[in-house]
Amino acid sequence: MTPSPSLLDRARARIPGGVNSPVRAFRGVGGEPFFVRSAAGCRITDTDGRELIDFVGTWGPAILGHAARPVIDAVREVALQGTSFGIPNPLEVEMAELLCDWVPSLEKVRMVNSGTEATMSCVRLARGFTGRDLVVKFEGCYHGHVDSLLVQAGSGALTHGRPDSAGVPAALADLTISLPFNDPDAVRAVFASEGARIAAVLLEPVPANAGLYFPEPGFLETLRDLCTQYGALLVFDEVMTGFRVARGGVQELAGVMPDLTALGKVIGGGLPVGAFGGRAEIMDQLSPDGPVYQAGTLSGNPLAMAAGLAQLRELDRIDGWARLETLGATLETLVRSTLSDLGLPLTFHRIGSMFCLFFTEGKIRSLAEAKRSDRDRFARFFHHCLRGGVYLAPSQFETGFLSTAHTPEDLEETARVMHEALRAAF
Ligand code: KE4
Repeated sequence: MTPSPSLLDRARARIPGGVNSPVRAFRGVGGEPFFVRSAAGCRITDTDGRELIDFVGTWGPAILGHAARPVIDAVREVALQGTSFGIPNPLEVEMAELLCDWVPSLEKVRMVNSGTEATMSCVRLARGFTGRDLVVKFEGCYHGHVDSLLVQAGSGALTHGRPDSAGVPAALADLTISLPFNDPDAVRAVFASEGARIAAVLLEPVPANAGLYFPEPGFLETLRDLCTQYGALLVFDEVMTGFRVARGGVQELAGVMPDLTALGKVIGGGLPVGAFGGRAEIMDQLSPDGPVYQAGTLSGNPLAMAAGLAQLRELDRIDGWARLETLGATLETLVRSTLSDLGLPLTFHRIGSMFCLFFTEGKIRSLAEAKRSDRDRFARFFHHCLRGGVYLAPSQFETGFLSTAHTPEDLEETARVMHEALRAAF
């Protein structure tokens, strides 16, 4: 009897690559992706009933863990009243007020439906506000699949070896200048030669899509000063770091105020949401008051607003950021003692609940240095961890996430699995 086609065969028959987002295809680590049946807390269960400790957290949104009670209850209650209206509703006002209250640089904000839409809208708004065309980004930073930003991008674009996607016209890509991160002299030189044409400098203030690394002291401040000096807008893509590294994101931690901020992931509680915001004089350039058009059928829909508000309020109620820092520090201690026990001088980076183990040693401050990592060894490590019941991001060029649902016992179990996986990989 011909076996019934597997889920993956069926997926591949009707979905490109069998996935609705490339990084899920395991191309960065080899093998075939598994299918998930359900998730609760920090654990996911695949369609074979296997349970895994999850350090991807649907790429960031599951900061309270999966199926967090406050989120589920809010969605269940609001869904009964209708899932979308395309008419202003009170929940989107509450969300806008909360975002502007928590994120230091936000005076006004608009909801969208993904991080990509948020960064795409920031680019268009910056160009509309300044009347300029050039955008400066940084190698390895990923801002979603926006044409202007799929230039030397990170995440799946980098993993799959196409940092410059096909389908982006050269004429458009030429309006994007991509520089090495943490290279202030390169930024100064570009401003010196093109400053009058630069609409925006856009970056992940803590890059997490080429693995996780950090701005060198003074780098963010230099970008702020140069943008102010030349009349360009500083845009922080905090889709990943927003409400995760701190209640007010990197801009709160670093004390550097961008002109625009892109948000996503955590603010949707697992439902499709993004947002972008900034100074009122800039945001007021948006239609219907201003000349910059931007729109969305489902923007601000009550279901996504209810899920996001429930998650953010719960995170604040339990002071989730303190708990995430404690859990992150515990994981770091466990990983570092494992590395020292095995005599492996690998580079481990962490900020709060975000972490990355680079399969190389030495300082990592840019994409070029991150690319020194041994991807084959990472792939072996990844699959040993997976077989041991620990699900990490399926690429060296991604970042791991803890949730408030992880416990010290989960982390001790994870460290035991990692210990074996590292021994097997070396
Ligand atoms: P989305 O359009 O995927 O909601 O957000 C795009 C985006 C924007 N900015 C940053 C800093 C991001 O990390 C992302 C998306 N992150 C990836 C993971 N590195 C999402 C996973 C995927 O592409 O499937």
